[in-house]
Amino acid sequence: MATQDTIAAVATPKGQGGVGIIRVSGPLVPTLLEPILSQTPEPLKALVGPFYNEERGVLDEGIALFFPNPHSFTGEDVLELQGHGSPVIQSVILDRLFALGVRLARPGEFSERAFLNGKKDLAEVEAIADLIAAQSERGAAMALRSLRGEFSREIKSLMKQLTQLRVYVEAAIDFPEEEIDFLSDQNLMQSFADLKAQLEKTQQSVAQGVMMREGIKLVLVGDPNAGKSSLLNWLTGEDTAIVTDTPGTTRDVLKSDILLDGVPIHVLDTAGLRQTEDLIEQEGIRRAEAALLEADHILWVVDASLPMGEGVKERLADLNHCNVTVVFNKIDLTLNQPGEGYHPELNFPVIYCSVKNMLGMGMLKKRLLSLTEGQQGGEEGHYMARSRHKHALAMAVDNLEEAEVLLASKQGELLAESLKWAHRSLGEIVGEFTTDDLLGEIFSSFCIGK
Ligand SMILES: Nc1nc2c(ncn2[C@@H]2O[C@H](COP(=O)(O)OP(=O)(O)O)[C@@H](O)[C@H]2O)c(=O)[nH]1
Ligand SMILES: [Mg+2]
Repeated sequence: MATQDTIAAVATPKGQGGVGIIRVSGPLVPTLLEPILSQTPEPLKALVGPFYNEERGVLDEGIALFFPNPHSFTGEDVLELQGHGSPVIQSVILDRLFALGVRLARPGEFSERAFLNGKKDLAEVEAIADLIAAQSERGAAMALRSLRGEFSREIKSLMKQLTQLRVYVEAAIDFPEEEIDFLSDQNLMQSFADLKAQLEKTQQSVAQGVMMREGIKLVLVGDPNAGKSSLLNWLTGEDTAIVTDTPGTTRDVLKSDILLDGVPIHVLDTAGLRQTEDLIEQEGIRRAEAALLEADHILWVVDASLPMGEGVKERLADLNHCNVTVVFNKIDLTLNQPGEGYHPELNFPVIYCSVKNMLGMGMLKKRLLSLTEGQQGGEEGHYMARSRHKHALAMAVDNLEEAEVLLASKQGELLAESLKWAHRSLGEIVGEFTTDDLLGEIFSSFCIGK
């Protein structure tokens, strides 16, 4: 590792507080101890006392902690100065450090060094940021599992299995006369199948983890006047959208972010779908159709007091039923009871409710919550993940599927190549294969001091 700058930053939140912590990391740290503390603290032991300026005047008083490398967060020599939480004092102490050759840390630079020095892998340092940003206990617990390496261990175990496969296939290529036999081995086929099954399982957990972090896109669609905007307002708890009895009121896509049990839900209210001559409304409908394509889940709102249009049944039949709930609204105008069930004809889960009269809304909320819990139910063993991880896994699955075809056609060289790519894709998740661009993108989204 090349000699590094020594960096410093305030690690506690901006503003005033009881305590303010300045973290310093890098090779200069041992040379700072005497000038600032007038003594060398014992490693990992709290030293209580003054922090001095150049003339031995006292800048602040507090606790100093010295973590000699490699036993620190970054793996470098680290000094923590826990002084008073005053922005003025923090800036004076930072200036003192700068005069001694230290520079201000870039965003995420401490975490980046922890990664580069092998203290944490990439998925683990990403989890630090996710833990700090978590919006709920459930989210925090999931991020903590990733931070503690649960996700990374799963990825690394997949990589290990892939390595074994690669070794086997490479060996087969080295003995061309026996290659065909090698590649027809039943055990090899079984290993492929096992690996694929595990990759798919990991994909599910990751999808769940990404949802927890990034939320789901919930799109409200249906006929004009069915109650979509009323539903949006109920979800946001505010008058987010204009509600009137004039069909065609909502013309643009309205977006609102809510938290449901700590899971971010991005709700999109759309223009009702109908034939219209109005150019603005036509554009609104075009946008509604576009929103549909991006939805993680669709609430198709129907006015229960009116006969369902034929067009609606056809549209519904085109949609993937895992991702749709049909909401029969306005049951106050019908003989329906509030309730939920499965519509045998439509082939969809349905909910009977009235947004205006607050009938059956608890069931609707439960339905939405169940979407955020995923197929595996509960959250035991779930970890936080990012879209980046999801994409890398999907790449690995593609590569492996390609490899399966090549195995079937006994194309040893190409097979080895596909397996190598699958391995690389997984390696990107934990940071075994990265580019500077990727690292820059990840760490620049951190705050200074992390
Ligand atoms: N009776 C009744 N009227 C409702 C209900 N929900 C919404 N409405 C009314 O239906 C009309 C259209 O509602 P709106 O939310 O604008 O529908 P959108 O066009 O689908 O967005 C408004 O006058 C609402 O007050 C309901 O549960 N029962
Ligand atoms: Mg509307």
